[in-house]
Amino acid sequence: MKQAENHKSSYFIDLEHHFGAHNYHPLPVVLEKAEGIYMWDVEGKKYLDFLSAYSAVNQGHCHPRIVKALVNQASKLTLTSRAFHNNLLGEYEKYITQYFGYDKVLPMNTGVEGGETAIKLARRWGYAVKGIPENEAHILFVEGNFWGRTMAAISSSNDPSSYAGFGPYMPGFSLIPYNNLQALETALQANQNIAAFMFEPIQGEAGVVVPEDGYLKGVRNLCNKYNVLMIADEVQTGLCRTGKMLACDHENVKPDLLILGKALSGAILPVSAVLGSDQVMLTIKPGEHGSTYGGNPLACAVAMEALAVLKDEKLAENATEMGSIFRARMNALMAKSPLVTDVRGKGLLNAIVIKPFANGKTAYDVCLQLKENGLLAKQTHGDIIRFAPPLVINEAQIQTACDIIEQTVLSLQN
Ligand code: IF1
Repeated sequence: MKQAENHKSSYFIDLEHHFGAHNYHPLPVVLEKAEGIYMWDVEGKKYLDFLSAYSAVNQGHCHPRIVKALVNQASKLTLTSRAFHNNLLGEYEKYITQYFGYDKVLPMNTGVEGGETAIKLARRWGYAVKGIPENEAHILFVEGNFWGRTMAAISSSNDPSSYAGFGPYMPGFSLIPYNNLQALETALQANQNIAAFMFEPIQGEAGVVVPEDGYLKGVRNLCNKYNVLMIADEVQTGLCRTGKMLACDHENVKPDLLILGKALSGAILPVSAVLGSDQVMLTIKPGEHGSTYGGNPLACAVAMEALAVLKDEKLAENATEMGSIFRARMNALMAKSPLVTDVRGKGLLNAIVIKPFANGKTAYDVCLQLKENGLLAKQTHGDIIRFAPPLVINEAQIQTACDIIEQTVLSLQN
């Protein structure tokens, strides 16, 4: 019987290998069920989810209220396209713009489409409002950024694993160091045709890089001073992940364009959004941008419930409390283990940096062993392990997770 069960995982992994593109290298685990902070593989083994699909599962897996909203709407009306109106889109647009305090929203599907939309809005605003000469609009990004896999996204990347081998690249983009206000001001002074500065308030893929206090406020002030749109990519940091509704809220800063995705649907289906003022949002005229599924009624129903759950269940407050406990435990581990060289993060977006073990083992090996010990996490950039559980996690569960992480790291270093 055991042999037959083992076959189930390898069977699915083999299917993916044979029939799917090899554009990922997943951990060798095959999941088939999830609820709250837990996932189960096809052999019935239970795991603590400490990746949350890269911060898409903030409300917990298969949240009953959000699933109910999906099921109720799915049997009524799922897609009209924007060729016609429907009875959900306007309600959703009113709800989300009042929820975040913006005039208008442009609904899309994936996070990267949100980024693409924000760039198009910024360029259009640059020409129509700022008066930048046609085709001269420039957008500033930061080193270490990650906002998706499209040609524009990789054209603004300095990570060869994102851009190498996909040239030629989109013009009109340049990068400056992250967390460096002097570099930003120098760049803004040097080019009158800059339409926007797009960045993550905490860099996710770069390895949970938290800028110094005052950086967000400084960016806001410089964007005001040089008449440049501040675009905050909160696809990963938004929606309570860092202990506030938005990471920008830590410094009470309001970006000109706010990009949301991932947990906007409570991990039920792809939903993204760009929010902004009338002055920016109305520079795109009918028929100049959109998407078949953008703002579909199913997404609207799901997103409204997903947003309501964040507030009703006080997930930002919980992320703050649980995150403090987590970082305290990881700092205690760092004091005990020479292999843990840094602990960083905010709320429940955290990471530890693991020095390569004397025995040659790396952060990937730690993730493999964590999996064996019942916790799923993924390394990034070789030596960094990101820990991002669903925000519904409670104190007993976070302590259990820390016990597993501590025991795994200490056992591997011996
Ligand atoms: C993959 C990384 C994370 C994002 C931010 C926009 C997007 C993302 C800050 C685009 C997406 C995902 C993409 C996914 C894995 C994951 C990821 F490892 F790739 F870099 F989170 F850090 N802005 N991040 O983090 O959103 O189009 O994917 O909906 O490509 O493997 P998307």
